Amino acid sequence: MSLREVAIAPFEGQKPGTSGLRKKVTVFQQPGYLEAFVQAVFDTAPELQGGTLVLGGDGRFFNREAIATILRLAAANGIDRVLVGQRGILSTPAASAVIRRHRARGGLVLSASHNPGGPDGDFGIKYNIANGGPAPEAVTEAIFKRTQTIGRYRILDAMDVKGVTMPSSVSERMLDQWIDQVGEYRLGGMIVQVIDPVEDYAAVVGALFDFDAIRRLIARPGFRFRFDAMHAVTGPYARRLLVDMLGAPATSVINAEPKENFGGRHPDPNPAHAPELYQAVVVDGTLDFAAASDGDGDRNMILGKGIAVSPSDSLAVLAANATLVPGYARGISGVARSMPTSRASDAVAAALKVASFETPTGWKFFGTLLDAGRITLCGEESYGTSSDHVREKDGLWAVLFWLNLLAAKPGETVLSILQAHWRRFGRHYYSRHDYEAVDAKQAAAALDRLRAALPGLPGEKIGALTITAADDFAYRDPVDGSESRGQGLRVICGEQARVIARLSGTGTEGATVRLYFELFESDPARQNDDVQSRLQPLIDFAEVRTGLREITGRTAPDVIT
Ligand code: G16
Repeated sequence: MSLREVAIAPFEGQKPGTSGLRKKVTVFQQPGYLEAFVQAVFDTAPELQGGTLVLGGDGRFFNREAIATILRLAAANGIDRVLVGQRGILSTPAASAVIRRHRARGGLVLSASHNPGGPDGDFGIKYNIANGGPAPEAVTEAIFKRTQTIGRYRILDAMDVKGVTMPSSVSERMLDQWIDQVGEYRLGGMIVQVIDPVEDYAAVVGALFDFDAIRRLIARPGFRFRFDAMHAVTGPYARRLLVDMLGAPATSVINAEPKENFGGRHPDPNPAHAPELYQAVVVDGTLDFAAASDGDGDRNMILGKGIAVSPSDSLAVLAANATLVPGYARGISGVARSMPTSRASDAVAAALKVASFETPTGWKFFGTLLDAGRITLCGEESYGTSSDHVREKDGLWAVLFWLNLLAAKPGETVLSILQAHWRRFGRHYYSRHDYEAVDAKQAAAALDRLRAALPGLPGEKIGALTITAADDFAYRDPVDGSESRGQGLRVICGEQARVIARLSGTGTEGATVRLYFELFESDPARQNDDVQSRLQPLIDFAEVRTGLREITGRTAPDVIT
């Protein structure tokens, strides 16, 4: 077994996006590609030397291979100990919990989140720092810079585990033998500790909720619920928490076996990608409560009879009712949302007299606020919600929170909770329209057209609404003062409405244009209308002002959520 330095030329485009580096599997399979990026992380984060690193992923295709390679890189870069999830599995929130509980100096999470998996699908890798959260922009920028000049990586040439030395070519077999079993192994001078991927996470969320009350709710005759793990990472977590700890029937957790290609589906929990669940609950009303989570377990979709809960509303409802949950019984310090997320949570924060924050898209922007104790809850329109218990968004946590609310409000349903919320705070009608795999130049041209119009927009009308402000969102972090510009185009009609346009930072094919629409309605008699119809004037405005259809030739969005 020897340590090797391998000379390489930098790869282009190893720039982390909204959430880590995401590319096609075939890009990651290029010789040296993964190695170059991980070496850049190690070069940028010297604190990892002599410390503990957490490693795991969502189980998608290439996960195991990547873990074998990263272990050999870690051993050659002076890392003391790596905590690896058994079978290479760690959901994103679980990785965050493990980093925090074991005081690791950082973690590498292998996932492309909700993007499809398999040999033709996507792969991804993100670096999380010692607080358990995604590396902030300054760190991802430094990693990117390093990838542009990197000339070598360091790797352990052979595997030596349990005293048996194996050539690197059989690394896949070595994983089958060891990563599948909990235990401690030695790799060069480094300890590989294979851990139960669920234990730390279950301990952290288990301490927050009223499990007895949820158990009684689940056992209540007539209460029917289902959790769809979408053949992604959440299956083992949902089984442990919902079935083993809360007594739900095993059949209530569906698609619970993680698969390398997520069963050929798009593991994105929204009505567009989970149509059967949506039909069964929202339309047919055959279940009282249903939820789903994404590839790496950080997103959540909440459904009730007759209602798909908008993620923006979900954050607002959780904030308004937080004190019903033991972990938040003493109240919350503040709420943050990403800029395109509806302002429903702002209304709650104002009523509770706690702080509210508007950050750029990307969970990494919540980290400083959580660390400083300025917020307790945060969330995004992209089906993400969480709290200060970890530093990532957390799908199952949101599901448990909703179950706890239902348990604490006997006789209420998801729909009645929402309707009561709207009556009290007003309703923010909300929708997002995605145009996917658009030619990158055309997408930029559409955004440029709206950007150029921004200065002239204030005073203009959108139907009965008047535009009061229009800008390209810039953010100054109130804790560390760091600045981020160009975070999305905003057209604001006072408190009444907003239209937002931005390019996704998580796609791997061409560009994805996202248009977001929000309309406030305070009149309870008008809070149960069809969402798209109410937003139509805003939708028409965005399509005309970006020239999106004309420029791209598209006639409709690919996904509406
Ligand atoms: C990631 C980020 C989120 C972001 C979402 C969509 O989620 O963590 O903060 O809202 O992508 O980003 P974009 O609009 O740039 O595509 P995930 O679940 O994909 O890791």
